[in-house]
Amino acid sequence: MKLYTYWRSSAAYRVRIALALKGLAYESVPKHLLRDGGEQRRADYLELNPQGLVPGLEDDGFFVGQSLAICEYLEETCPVPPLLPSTARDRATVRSMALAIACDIHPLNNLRVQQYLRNEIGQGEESVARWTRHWIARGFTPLDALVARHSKDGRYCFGASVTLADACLVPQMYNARRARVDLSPFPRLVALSAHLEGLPAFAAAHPDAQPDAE
Ligand SMILES: N[C@@H](CCC(=O)N[C@@H](CS)C(=O)NCC(=O)O)C(=O)O
Repeated sequence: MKLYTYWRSSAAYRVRIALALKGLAYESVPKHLLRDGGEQRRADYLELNPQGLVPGLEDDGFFVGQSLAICEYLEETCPVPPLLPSTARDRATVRSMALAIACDIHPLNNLRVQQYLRNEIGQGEESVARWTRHWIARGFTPLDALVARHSKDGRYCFGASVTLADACLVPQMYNARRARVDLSPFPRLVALSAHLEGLPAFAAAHPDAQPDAE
């Protein structure tokens, strides 16, 4: 398998966590998101992924984009260890937490959104930073409430083992720290993330551990 990735991409980070948890070997194909206008926007990559985003996964001639679609593909093709719980209701809950991050927090702060704010709407660095911090904090407030409701002992977002929700939370916490979000209102998320980051699969997936890390 090949993973089109960028060390700092939090969407790719989710997939790297899933691959590491499942013990799946893959070739890392870095796409530098900033160099020369962004390697993800070059014609050869757009041929594979018309969205021009990372991550993308190639498996024996099959290509799929979108981190959660990739994680679900890995879950179905390699079900052990599972990233989703065994009942429909629990799976729905875990997916709702993962989607709260992937659909309602992350897209607002993406590179192309920030570039649009800066270059097309004329916002300065401080405004863009405020925007980023605002949307992460707005998203973390309900997420924290969901973790309080569904985590068994404060070590995982849901129940007492790793799920897809954890694979989404840790990269989003990485982004939050990069954006200097005030995390003091979210001690539960901070503690949970610290625990997860210590697990070998999460450590292997960390941006600084990637071959293209700068
Ligand atoms: N919803 C997508 C988001 C993918 C995405 O936005 N990736 C970012 C990096 S985290 C990207 O490729 N950005 C490039 C750009 O904005 O041009 C997913 O979950 O895979």
